[in-house]
Amino acid sequence: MAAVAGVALCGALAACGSGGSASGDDDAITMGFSQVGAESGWRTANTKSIREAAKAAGIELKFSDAQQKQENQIKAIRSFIQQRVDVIAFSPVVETGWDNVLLEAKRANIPVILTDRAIDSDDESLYETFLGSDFVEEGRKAGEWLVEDSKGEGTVNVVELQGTTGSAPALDRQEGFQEAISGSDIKIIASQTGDFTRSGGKQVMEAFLKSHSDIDVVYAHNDDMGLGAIEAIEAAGKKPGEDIKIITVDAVKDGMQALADGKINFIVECNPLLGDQLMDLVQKVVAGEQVPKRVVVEETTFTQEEAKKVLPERQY
Ligand code: GYE
Repeated sequence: MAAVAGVALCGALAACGSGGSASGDDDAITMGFSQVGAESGWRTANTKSIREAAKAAGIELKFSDAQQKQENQIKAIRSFIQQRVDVIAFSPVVETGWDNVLLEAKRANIPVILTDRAIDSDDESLYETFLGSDFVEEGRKAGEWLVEDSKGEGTVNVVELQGTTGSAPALDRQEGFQEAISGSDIKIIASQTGDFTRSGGKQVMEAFLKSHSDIDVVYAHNDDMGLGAIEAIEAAGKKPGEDIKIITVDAVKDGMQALADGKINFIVECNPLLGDQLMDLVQKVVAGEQVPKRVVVEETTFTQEEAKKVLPERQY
């Protein structure tokens, strides 16, 4: 009940920013952050960026790792509400099922910022802003590269290693890719989730290799699953990058190394270094300033030659 009384006291958002803070230092902003998990190289880089940026901005960070489970994220958000943090940021593991808990945050006057992944809700008032990549565009870039690369080759059989079922990047990267290859001779012959992990990618690829003898291309929704697929392809006595081409998304160091080594053929970048931009939005939102509803992260793509050039300077 103490939490409810505290919320009633702090009233308007701007006043909550400092007066309602659960932090030891009364002026510091306290942010509750619910991270998806530690499933990939991308996620590791993203977590590091958020921790470092919070520290640099003097924001007190309450960090919670959901281990890829929505129920854990919901629990973490409820706990942040009880602790009366100034702002809640989170990267929703899946798109749907957030309305109730976000309504609770809204009623407690705690602003919510989405980062990395989006939610699917009709009620846009449940969050202040969404900072993250355009995943449909990423899928499109992957598909467009393949259309170009396979011109004149006849039918091209693709197996797809999907990200976490129901997550924004899995749904959108599939959509963008399909859009780009529609009308071409490229066919998706099998598609299954590898949950964005290396072991998941390896397992699914092993099964695909057993059930399909005619795989030309792997489209993996992230580097980690692509790296797992490389292991499975090599174990089956085939050459990744040559016998079977591989396209991935992310461009983390291990992925870029495999691209430079010729085992991956093309990577679409997805930038995990969102920390500084996130802290900037946090400060503005807590101060009651207007922020854009959507902040898109700028990204590029890499061929094997380009990977060789940028690899020495790659931070993550
Ligand atoms: O591509 C993948 C991670 O949500 C953009 O999640 C992120 C994705 C990223 O597990 O590697």
